[in-house]
Amino acid sequence: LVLLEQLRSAIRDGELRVHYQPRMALPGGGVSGVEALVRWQHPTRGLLQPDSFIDAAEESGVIRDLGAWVLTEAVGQAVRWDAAGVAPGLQMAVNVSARQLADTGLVARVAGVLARAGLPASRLVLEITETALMHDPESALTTLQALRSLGVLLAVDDFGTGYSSFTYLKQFPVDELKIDRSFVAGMTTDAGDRAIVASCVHLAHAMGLVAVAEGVESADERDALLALRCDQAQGYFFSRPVPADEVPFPATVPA
Ligand code: G
Ligand code: G
Ligand code: MN
Ligand code: NA
Repeated sequence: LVLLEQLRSAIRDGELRVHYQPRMALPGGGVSGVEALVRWQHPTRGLLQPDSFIDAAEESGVIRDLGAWVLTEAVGQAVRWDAAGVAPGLQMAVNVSARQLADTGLVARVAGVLARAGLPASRLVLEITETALMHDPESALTTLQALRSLGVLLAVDDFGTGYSSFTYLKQFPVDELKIDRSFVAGMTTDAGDRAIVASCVHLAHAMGLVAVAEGVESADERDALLALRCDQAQGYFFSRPVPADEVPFPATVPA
């Protein structure tokens, strides 16, 4: 409860930060986008990772203001990077929780943030976990369609760990599957994990979606993903999530 009160004032007082983790094009290796990940620069406890406050924010509803702040900050950063010319066409990916997805104001807020910043909707990717989508799939479908009408891209996050049925996957107007890092972590040593990753890539492509691998930590994993024709990859091998001015543009990452 103390934490929640502090979080409310942290949003007001500017204690939140956004770190960015690049996602790389495979092959080619350029930064095709970044994922925005929130942190809290706590006055006494240091830099807090979202695991320590996102659940509380979600349960209390504070996620609404937190999410609005992150969206505004991330979209603003994309515009600043455009102005600096560092990565033309860069995709900005922002996480949306179950509660945010259920918020009737979400679509208008996304539209408003994009319009005020002057960022084309097609430069924004909203990442929604399978679990959040399946919480109330009928209303999720309506919201996804409205977001899609704005021109925003949609990604299914942590794909493979939730309970989405193919019936819904087929209906949801999504653009990307982000293959969960638990499968990527095992793919060079475990035949089952490798088969799962391969299936996810094939499924994505058969449905006309972009396949993104999360949690890539080694050159071997990167090479295995290349062999499977996975489109994009993200993970510590390329870069940890870092402050905006430390994102490795354009090609200072391992080749
Ligand atoms: O770097 P990592 O510890 O950053 O993030 C942990 C979890 O917190 C991830 O599941 C991620 O999706 C979630 N998360 C990070 N930033 C945000 C955010 O801005 N909004 C929401 N809803 N979730 C976030
Ligand atoms: O939104 P999502 O749940 O996918 O959040 C991404 C999470 O994964 C963040 O906590 C981020 O810090 C973490 N992450 C990103 N790359 C790696 C990686 O290569 N290995 C591991 N273990 N975690 C990662
Ligand atoms: Mn994500
Ligand atoms: Na994920």
